[in-house]
Amino acid sequence: MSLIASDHFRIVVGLGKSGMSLVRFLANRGVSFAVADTRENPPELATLRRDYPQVDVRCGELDVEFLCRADELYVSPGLALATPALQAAAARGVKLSGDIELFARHAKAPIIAISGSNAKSTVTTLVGEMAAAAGKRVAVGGNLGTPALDLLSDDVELYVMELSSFQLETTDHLGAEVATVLNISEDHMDRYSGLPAYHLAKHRIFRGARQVVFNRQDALTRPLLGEGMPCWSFGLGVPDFKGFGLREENGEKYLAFEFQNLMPVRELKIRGAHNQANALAALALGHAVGLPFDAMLSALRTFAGLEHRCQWVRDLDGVAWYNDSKATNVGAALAAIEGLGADIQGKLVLIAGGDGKGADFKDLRDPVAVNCRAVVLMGRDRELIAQALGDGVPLVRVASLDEAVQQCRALAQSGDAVLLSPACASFDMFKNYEERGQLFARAVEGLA
Ligand code: UMA
Ligand code: ADP
Repeated sequence: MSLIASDHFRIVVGLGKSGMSLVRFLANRGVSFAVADTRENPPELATLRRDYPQVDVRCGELDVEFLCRADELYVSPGLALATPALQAAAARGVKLSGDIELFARHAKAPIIAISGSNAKSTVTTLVGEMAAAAGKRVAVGGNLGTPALDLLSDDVELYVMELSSFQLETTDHLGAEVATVLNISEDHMDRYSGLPAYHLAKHRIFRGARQVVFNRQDALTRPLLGEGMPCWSFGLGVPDFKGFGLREENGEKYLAFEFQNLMPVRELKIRGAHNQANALAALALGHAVGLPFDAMLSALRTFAGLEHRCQWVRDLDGVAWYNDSKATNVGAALAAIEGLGADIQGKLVLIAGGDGKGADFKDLRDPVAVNCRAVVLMGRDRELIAQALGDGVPLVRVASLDEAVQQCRALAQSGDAVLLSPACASFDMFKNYEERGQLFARAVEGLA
């Protein structure tokens, strides 16, 4: 069976990183295709014109007649499938697909597939490092780093893939060796009708999976399972059969598998209860594909965490400053506020706000009241957050990140920590969360 029908005509919709990886993939296989993007000047236009000058590209509003010339559209995860032109094409029989579907059809090595509202990048990177420590030729990417199709190679022995709900929407059959949804909390509510639709998209990751890992502390991560499906779990409680968890012995807390202690928690470099859960999830995924414990544990001992995820920036006059710019939704900010709040002597001064993506911020109210000395609010949706927080804690409004840092310097007391964990996307004020985190770190480093 041919993996990709050569008599079909395709259109790549969206010319960003994933669109460009599709272009390379299709061109290398001699498949005929065109490209469309709603933007007048999509990010990869110059590269496409330079490397593939023969490819027909249409920029600006999507033209349904043009789209209907294709048998199949490969739609960027950045474009909602509900986009009227895409729906009109689908109604006329054009198939909507995406890069991950193509990747799954062509990958010859087992796939570890990782989704969830938060912790995807941390767990994906950690599993990649565990596999490398075990001597595997491993390829890591997807929503994180390198687009999936650029990873395909006959040399690869194991794929570790971070997958977003947007990517999964266009994936019919992933066929992962092991798949997981790490946790579910509201995110991207500007793209979904509500939590059920978002949940449904995430759970497409289990289609065709041979094994499953779920979070014992989050019922929404459990798939409906066929009988006999091998199934592993993780959670912060004491583990049982096929479970990873925490066990305490003589006052020492251990990462544990079933009835066996694996490693003292204090040997982890990544901090906070949420990161212990992440370490356990990574162990469960690695174990499912047969990685040896000694290699996985040595990777856990050296992994210092990723940039912009509860990353320590500096200490100044007894106050520790942390960059958690990657906390782009409420669930992520909650994990950081509760995780770090429990770890420090004093209180947190929190910087929050930005593009809330339609989220409800009410879950922040109680944890903020318990853990925070003050909250400095910025960005487009700062008043929505202010309403949700009410009068449980002093609120300070600012117009810029620099001003936020200055205010925190004045508000924080010795023993406190300042935490940038915005619970929002960054696009109203910054290019992306990385830029937000870098500018924060620079402003903090500049404090005298
Ligand atoms: N866009 C248009 N018109 C188009 C296509 C895109 O306006 O025709 C806009 C949309 O606002 C869209 C944005 O451009 O959100 C980016 O789309 P793109 O096609 O340029 O994106 P890529 O560069 O291909 O990046 C995508 C993923 N982006 C999204 O899902 C929004 C990247 O995830 C991913 O790394 C990359 O493919 C490679 O696989 C980023 C992301 O923010 C990191 N993901 C979300 C998240 O993690 O929360 C899901
Ligand atoms: P993702 O790729 O899913 O965005 P990351 O690993 O980049 O996940 O972490 C994003 C943010 O999620 C971090 O900044 C942190 O605040 C939060 N986070 C990390 N681990 C967890 C967890 N286990 N549960 C909830 N939130 C978490």
